[in-house]
Amino acid sequence: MSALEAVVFDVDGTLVDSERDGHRVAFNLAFEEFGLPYRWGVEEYGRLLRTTGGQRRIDGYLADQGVPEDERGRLAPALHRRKTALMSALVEEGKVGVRPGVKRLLGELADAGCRLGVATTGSRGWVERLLERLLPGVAFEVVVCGDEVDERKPHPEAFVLAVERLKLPAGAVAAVEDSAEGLGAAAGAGLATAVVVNGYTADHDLSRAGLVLDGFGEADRPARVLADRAGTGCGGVLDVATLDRLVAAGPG
Ligand code: XBP
Ligand code: MG
Repeated sequence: MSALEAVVFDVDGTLVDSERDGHRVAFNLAFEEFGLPYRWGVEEYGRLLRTTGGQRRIDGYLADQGVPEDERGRLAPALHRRKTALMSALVEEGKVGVRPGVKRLLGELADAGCRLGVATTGSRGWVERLLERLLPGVAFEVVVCGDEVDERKPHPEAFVLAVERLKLPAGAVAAVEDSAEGLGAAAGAGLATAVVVNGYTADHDLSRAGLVLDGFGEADRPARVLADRAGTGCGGVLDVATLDRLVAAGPG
């Protein structure tokens, strides 16, 4: 009998390649519009990503630039509001793409009757637009966004909330993530977790993950299996059977 009843996906870096050519560009456009000299380079942004949540990321960066706290308190929310609108526009312009293999996996999960959810640190202002535009017809039953939790990843709150809303025990739910922060959040919520790394996260400490791949994989183009601590036997294609074995092996 199948142990897997639902899969909760991260968005940024997991379902979509959104950071380098989406969020990073939107942050820089917002800085420019506000007449600020800051521009985040491709490599530098990888370090900045370790602070989850765009507003927190801006605030931490401004603090490092010596911007006083009262000014940051005014500037960071205003910059982030504008960044959210700019990100939505970039999504509309097709600047953000779905990662290869994601549509295949979502289709297979739906066909298998597996329920789907999202737990992201990103803001609802662009998340819903992105899901509607890039993954139309995919029935995500729950979508937990960063602005409705008190604590951002790696705190487990977003995943705990997603599992609560699905009304399932954590042991019946798998998480798919791309980063150490996301893995920490999902594992902290008691979910068996597959990590599909990308260019920004390949060097993260993912030792708590049951399965680590460098892509979702296709039958004719399997991904590299970087770790299979759960013993799923995955051959490089993240599919329903693999996620079922991952959940059966237990959390981590
Ligand atoms: C994603 C984030 C987000 C995005 C920007 O983390 O940390 O902050 O970078 O989106 P995860 P917002 O993939 O672990 O959820 O500006 O809307 O926060
Ligand atoms: Mg992510």
